[in-house]
Amino acid sequence: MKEVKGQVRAGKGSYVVVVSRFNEFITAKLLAGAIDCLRRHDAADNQISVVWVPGACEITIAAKKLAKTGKYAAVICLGAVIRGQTSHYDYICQQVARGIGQINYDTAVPTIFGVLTCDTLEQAVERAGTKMGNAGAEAALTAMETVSIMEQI
Ligand code: INI
Repeated sequence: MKEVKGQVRAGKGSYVVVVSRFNEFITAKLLAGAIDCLRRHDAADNQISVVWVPGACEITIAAKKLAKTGKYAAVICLGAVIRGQTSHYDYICQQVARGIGQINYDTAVPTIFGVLTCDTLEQAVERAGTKMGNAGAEAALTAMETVSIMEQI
């Protein structure tokens, strides 16, 4: 039997984090969690790049261009969409989730969905380094594991 399991370490590849400025109070914490996690898994600073975009809607265009360069083992997408009083939230969530999925299919470069989609600011705070962990760090772990899987299959 051949069984493939991903290893969770940075390896030799480079990682780019695309992070949105909207709700920066939250997204800066996600970014810090992702960078800390990559470093703890032996990524050197020259293996990590960060690209800031205005909002979650702009994550996919940057992520796609970065994935297509072929320079990165994975693209880690971080953002925070928080429900307001209109349906804006639903459109943004749909667009970013579909867009990131499409980049994975189109490029086969692991492009990780680390975008919080929350009903309340409190839910976002809980996932940005408080009682529910840090979704940025989780996205970084997923990136490293997926890169390792892609190297083996
Ligand atoms: N962008 C976010 O990243 N999070 C949000 O919660 C958000 N809300 O609620 O409006 C948001 N809007 C901006 C959007 O991503 C685009 O930047 C904007 O629509 C211009 O394209």
